[in-house]
Amino acid sequence: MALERTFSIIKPDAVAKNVIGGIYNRFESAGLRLVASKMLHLSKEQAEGFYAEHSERPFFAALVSFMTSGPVMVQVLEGENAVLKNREIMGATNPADALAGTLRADYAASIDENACHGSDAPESAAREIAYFFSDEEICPRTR
Ligand code: IDP
Repeated sequence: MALERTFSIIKPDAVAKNVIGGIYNRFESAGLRLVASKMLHLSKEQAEGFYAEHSERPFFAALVSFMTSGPVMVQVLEGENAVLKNREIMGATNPADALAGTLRADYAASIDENACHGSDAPESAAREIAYFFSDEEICPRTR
């Protein structure tokens, strides 16, 4: 299978819990490689733009407020079947439904503050990667 890339965010709640390293360890243990990574404090405009598809949903204002409440880590993960693999590592959107051992089961308190984001398809991954990273910021593994 060809290498695939996906986009991931460690959300403000998980950064505040000081579990960035623990989450990166889950990615690496599953065979995903970080090829780009940075810490950001999202502006309201950045968060609204990123979640534009949810702009009509009742939780949109709360989601933007949460996503701008503290710094996040944004990263590009590369590996076989990276999009699906990352979604499996994350678990269900609502941590109450997330399987044991997933990031959201272990680190998320509620559907409003659910620890992580991961692209849901290769097409959204490409769009989301380009939203946060220039081509020069992505470092393919050469060894
Ligand atoms: P995903 O993050 O698992 O892909 P989406 O349905 O794309 O889930 O929703 C994006 C984000 O919006 C979720 O991670 C969560 O933070 C928030 N969200 C989704 N549904 C609800 C809800 O019903 N109440 C509050 N927040 C929600």
